[in-house]
Amino acid sequence: MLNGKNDFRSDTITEPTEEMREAMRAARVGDDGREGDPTIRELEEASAALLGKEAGLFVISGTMGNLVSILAHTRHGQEIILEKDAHIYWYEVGGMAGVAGLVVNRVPGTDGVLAPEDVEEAIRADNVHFPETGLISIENTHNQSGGMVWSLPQMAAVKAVADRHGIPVHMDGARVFNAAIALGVPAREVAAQAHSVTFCLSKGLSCPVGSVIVGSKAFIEVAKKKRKMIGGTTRQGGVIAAAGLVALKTMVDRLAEDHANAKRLAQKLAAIPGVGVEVEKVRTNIVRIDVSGLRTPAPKVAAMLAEKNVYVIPRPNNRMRWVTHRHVMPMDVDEAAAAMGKVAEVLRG
Ligand code: TLP
Repeated sequence: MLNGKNDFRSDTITEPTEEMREAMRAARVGDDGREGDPTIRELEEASAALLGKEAGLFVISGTMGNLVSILAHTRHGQEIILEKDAHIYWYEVGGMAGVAGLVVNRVPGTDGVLAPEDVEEAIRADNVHFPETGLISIENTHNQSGGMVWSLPQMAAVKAVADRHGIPVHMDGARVFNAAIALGVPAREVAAQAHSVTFCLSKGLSCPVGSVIVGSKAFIEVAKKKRKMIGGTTRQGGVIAAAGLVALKTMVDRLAEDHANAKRLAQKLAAIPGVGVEVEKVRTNIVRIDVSGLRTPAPKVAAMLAEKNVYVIPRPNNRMRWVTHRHVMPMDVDEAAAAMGKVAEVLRG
């Protein structure tokens, strides 16, 4: 049975802390579609300050934050450049095309990181036949590559190209605090490499709901209208935002523990014959393993693990994704790795 400790499917499964529940109960609220909600405003201001931007906007999810940002930066018929395995491409129901009306240009990166020269080449020239490039989107940390982190110079190089062409950069920073911790820099230094950032409160930060977009005042004004357009304005949403304020105070620094547990997990899994793990690439809270050595489809391996009470997500190409989070302790990592060892032993025969 799932109990948090054995649930390595995602950091989205984390539950609100007692302090969050208490803050939610006590939250001061107002109508955020009218004069405003004081707790939402506080969260938006705290988020903007933490990420070194002028303003913030509370949204219900990471998907909504990315879509609202895309709508605010672009016009119908423009083109968006993003890395070929971007979450926005794979897992957000094609909103950038279906809702925002964009042409999508997926550029292959290395471990999710785009090379500036590839971005430069992808930017459309001024030619009557071409759509205009309206936005470049980057993802830090990069989910599909196993929580890979863009370094500051890597981001700066892409932003320099974008700035030269007058094109905005959006960062899907669902796990931007994981990136900052891995890089050992304040989150504002990561956020400085993009014109807008969406980050999630409901992943490693353990909130039940919510993400925040940050950017310039002018951008957030536009984003606010787009949020309304897609039905994302809340009323007494302060009951949710209150948990976000607690998260920003209590949950950011502890992400380092998730990173240490992911490293521990990666080391233990790497020791299992038939299991491939690039341990040195594990820098945040996601561990991607390759089970092709077990000659069994990943969904079957995941099902065998579930029988041993360990839950992970199978991915294409014989990969499996393990995510560490607040409910997973070092002991749980050891137990899960031992379960994987037993499954591998059975499959090796
Ligand atoms: N990611 C989820 C699932 O893929 C839905 C997960 O378990 O990792 N950007 C990135 C990089 C994300 O990883 C996610 C969620 C989102 C955006 C979307 O956030 P939500 O789920 O709040 O819409």
